[in-house]
Amino acid sequence: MITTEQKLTIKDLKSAVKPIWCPGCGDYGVLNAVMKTIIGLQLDPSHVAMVSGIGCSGRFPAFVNAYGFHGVHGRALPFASGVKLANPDLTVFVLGGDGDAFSIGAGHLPHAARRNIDLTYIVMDNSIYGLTKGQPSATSPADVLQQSTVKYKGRRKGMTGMLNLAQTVSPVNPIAMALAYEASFVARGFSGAPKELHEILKTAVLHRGFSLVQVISPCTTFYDTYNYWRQLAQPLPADHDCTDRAAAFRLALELDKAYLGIFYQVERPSFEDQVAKLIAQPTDSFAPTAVASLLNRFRR
Ligand SMILES: Cc1ncc(C[n+]2csc(CCOP(=O)(O)OP(=O)(O)O)c2C)c(N)n1
Ligand code: SF4
Repeated sequence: MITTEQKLTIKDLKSAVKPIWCPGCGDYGVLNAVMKTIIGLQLDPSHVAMVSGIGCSGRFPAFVNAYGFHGVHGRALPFASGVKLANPDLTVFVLGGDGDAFSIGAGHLPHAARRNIDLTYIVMDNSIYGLTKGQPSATSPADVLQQSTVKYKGRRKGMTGMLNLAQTVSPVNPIAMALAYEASFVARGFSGAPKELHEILKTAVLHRGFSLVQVISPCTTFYDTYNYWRQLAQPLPADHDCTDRAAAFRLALELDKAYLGIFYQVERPSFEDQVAKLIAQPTDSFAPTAVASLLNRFRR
């Protein structure tokens, strides 16, 4: 625990486990930005939790001196929701890759968003499955590089070949998806633009409700898109009103530009605030004891 007299530094936040990402991996930039955010806001690490799924990005909690949980592929959001509901005083970061968030775990996103659970969900989007060596993901563009092609060997004789399903399938649009699900905070950052990323994360953490931050975080080993994104990346128009959901949609659908910044932010009651209110003032259709005993399982 950090006392009020002590100032939190990067040394306090770095765990004994050194990151083992490949040289140049975008995830290093995200780790730095998250640490800078915790330091900038002087969050007490004993009141911070990092929850991840599986993937290169899923290693994240191991590198930070805070509560951490490295769960199963695609299931970070439900676990993090339990953590936040049972421990509302914790600042909860959820970390994942595009596969974790928009492929196998995509079914959890609408529900975390509509409940408005106060989580900061950082999706390190490299448009590829990094950990399993380069298969296309839900955000891989249709003309994804040949190097992401999966070598396919079927069980039956003669069933061999190359599969590149992404060549025929359109990618999902994470910003438009989060807007459709009514996430109360939707933003895009880029690991190649660290100052801007830090600003976005600071606002996302301070936002009371569900924040989806898509961070373009290239995979230098299997799909190095740094130059591509550097050409497309630009700030959102200065006159964008981030409470205007329709305007946010229009900007999200401009696919020839990669806008960075906060597309959308509105205030609405968080799920945990509503649950706390129900526990304090139960109604006939609500069993506070059962809910309290369920939440106890997640308490630290
Ligand atoms: C249920 C399940 N299915 C498949 C896998 C294999 N698997 C591990 S990581 C991964 C994809 C990782 O890609 P992504 O989430 O984009 O993260 P990255 O490694 O790129 O950071 C897959 C398919 C698994 N661990 N569990
Ligand atoms: S394989 Fe790609 S995503 Fe994974 S650590 Fe290496 S560069 Fe990063």
